[in-house]
Order: sequence, then C-alpha cells, then structure tokens
Amino acid sequence: MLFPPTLLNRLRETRHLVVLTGAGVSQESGIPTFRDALTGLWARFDAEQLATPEAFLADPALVWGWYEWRRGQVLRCQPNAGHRTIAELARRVPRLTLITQNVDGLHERAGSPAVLALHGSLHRPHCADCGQAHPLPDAPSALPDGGACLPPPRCGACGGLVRPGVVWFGESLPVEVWQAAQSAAGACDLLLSVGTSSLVSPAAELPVMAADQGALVVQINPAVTALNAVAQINLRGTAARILPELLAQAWPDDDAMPAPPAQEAPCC
Ligand code: BV8
Ligand code: ZN
Repeated sequence: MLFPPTLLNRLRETRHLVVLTGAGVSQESGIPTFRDALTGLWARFDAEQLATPEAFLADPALVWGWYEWRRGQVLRCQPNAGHRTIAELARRVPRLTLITQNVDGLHERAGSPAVLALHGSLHRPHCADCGQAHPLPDAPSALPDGGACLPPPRCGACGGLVRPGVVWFGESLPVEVWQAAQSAAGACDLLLSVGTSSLVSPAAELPVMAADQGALVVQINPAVTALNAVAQINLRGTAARILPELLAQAWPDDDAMPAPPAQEAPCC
C-alpha cells in the first residue's frame, strides 16, 4: 500500500504525535479483541458484562478466573510488529504520547517507554477494600484451556478480596492518566488511532478532541468504525502490516525496523 505523501510528510515533520491503541493492535499477537465472542467457561457472557464491579461482587471467583485466564494468555504471547513499530516511532519523532485502552502490557514489553494505560493493567491487582497492591506470581495458576472459576486471593493488609487492576465499566479512569491523555490530544499535531472500534468512552473522545484543535487524525483498522467520520485519513488494514510499512515509507533511508525476536508467531 502506498501512503499519501501528505501523511508521510506530516509523520516526518510532526512535533507531537499521539498514538491511541485498542484491542486490534494485539489481535495479531493472538489475543482476541473485545468484539470477538468469549470462549470456554465465559462463552455465555459478553465482556462488558464481566468487566463490571457488579459481576465481581456477584461472583468473585468467576471474574477473577477470567482475568487470570487472560493474564495467562497474554504472558504466552509476544508483542507483534505493530507494537514494535510504535516503540520505534518514539525514537524517530520529537515527542510521542502512547495512549492505550489495552490492559495486556504488550506495549511495555515491546519497549515503549511511558504508556498511558487508560484502563489499567492485568498485571497490577490490588485490594478491593484498602487498595493495597497485591503481588502476583509471574506464572498465573494453571487453568484449563476453557478457563475455570478461581477464588481471588485475600489482601495481606486487611483480608479484603483482591481485584484485577483494571478499570471496569461504570468506573472512572485514573485521573492523572486521563488528564495526561486529554492534554496530549489537545496539543498534538498528528494522532494515529490503531485497532479500536471507538465505542468506549471517554477514550473514544480523544481523536475528536485532537481533530477539533486542528490535528491530522489517521485511523488504522481493517474495518469501518465510528471514527471513519472523524479521521481525515482511514487506512484499511491490520496494525502489524500497515505500521512497519508506514515507518519504512516515511524514513526510506533509515535502517529498517529492529529485527523481530526469532520466535514471533501467534501464540494461541
Ligand atoms: C466511565 C478494562 C465515568 C477491563 C475496559 C451508554 C452510552 C455511552 C457510554 C456509556 C453508556 N453507558 C455507560 C457508558 C460509559 C462506558 C462506555 O463507554 N460503555 C460503552 C460500551 C457504551 N464507559 C465506562 O464505563 C468508562 N467509565 O465512563 O466513567 C462514569 C462513571 C460512572 C458512571 C458513568 C460514567 C470505563 C470504560 C473502561 C472499561 N474497561 N477495559 C478489561 O479489559 O477487562 S474497556 C475495554 O473495551 C477495552 O479496554 C477497550 O477500551 C474496549 C474495547 O474496545 P477496543 O479496544 O476498541 O476493542 P474492540 O474489540 O471493540 O475493537 C477492536 C477493533 O480493532 C475493531 O474495530 C477491529 O476492526 C479492529 N481490529 C481487529 N483486528 C485488527 C484490528 N485493527 C488493527 N489490526 C488488527 N489486526
Ligand atoms: Zn486490603
């Protein structure tokens, strides 16, 4: 795919690039997106039902089991060329703010420095009562492929239930992270939205904020989304295919992307 020269010029000349990612950027690492139907024990639920404080209250072992199952899946996966290109982009432009809706930690594993994780992380659980951080064993407890209910651990400080360190539907985002994301969207000259359906707020407001203050908004997604109406440029394709190509066309002379780790293949 040959990219429009305006895009390549803007990428080379950007003073402040914002990259906003969703589940689609991790799809080629083998992690299903939120639109993909849940499997195994969770097949009878949709993610938006399970990712709520109400669901955890109603059945802590079901929800904790789901998050430990997802953490296991993520730990068996590798960042893909999309994650790695975003990390490389940060070395090519004066300022890059990476904002993600993902809780998988693959951007950090790909070498991206400060990641604004709007919706928290699978790897940072804490007590639901006193908030005390709860260290997790690296390897999640062995769960059958289809998943299983797993009682959450108890807090070492107050004995309360430990919950996943993610933002559930109906919960507000971490204030500092959201404020930093808003100010970046309000100050950038170029915003790349990669692999998000732009259905979840307030994250979906960020590209609109950027467009309203004059930034060029570019979407990378194999499907049409609500963002097609906002973005000036819509690149139809997958993150791990389009991003490396975009970098190579913007900086044709620079040495190519760092080689991917040998064993890169979708894990699950
Ligand atoms: C809040 C962590 C204040 C947990 C997540 C009614 C109308 C409007 C809004 C609301 C409403 N009712 C409630 C709300 C607010 C609600 C909301 O937006 N609901 C939506 C569903 C309508 N938002 C909230 O509750 C937020 N908090 O508003 O607080 C408040 C407080 C009290 C009361 C009211 C308000 C909190 C939202 C955060 C929830 N937590 N995750 C966990 O992970 O388990 S959200 C979770 O879902 C993800 O983090 C992500 O944000 C979202 C999924 O979206 P995407 O990442 O975009 O993924 P999706 O699968 O949808 O799409 C993937 C895309 O990738 C597709 O377009 C596909 O085509 C593309 N793709 C696929 N493969 C590839 C690809 N692209 C590139 N390459 C590929 N290979
Ligand atoms: Zn506690």
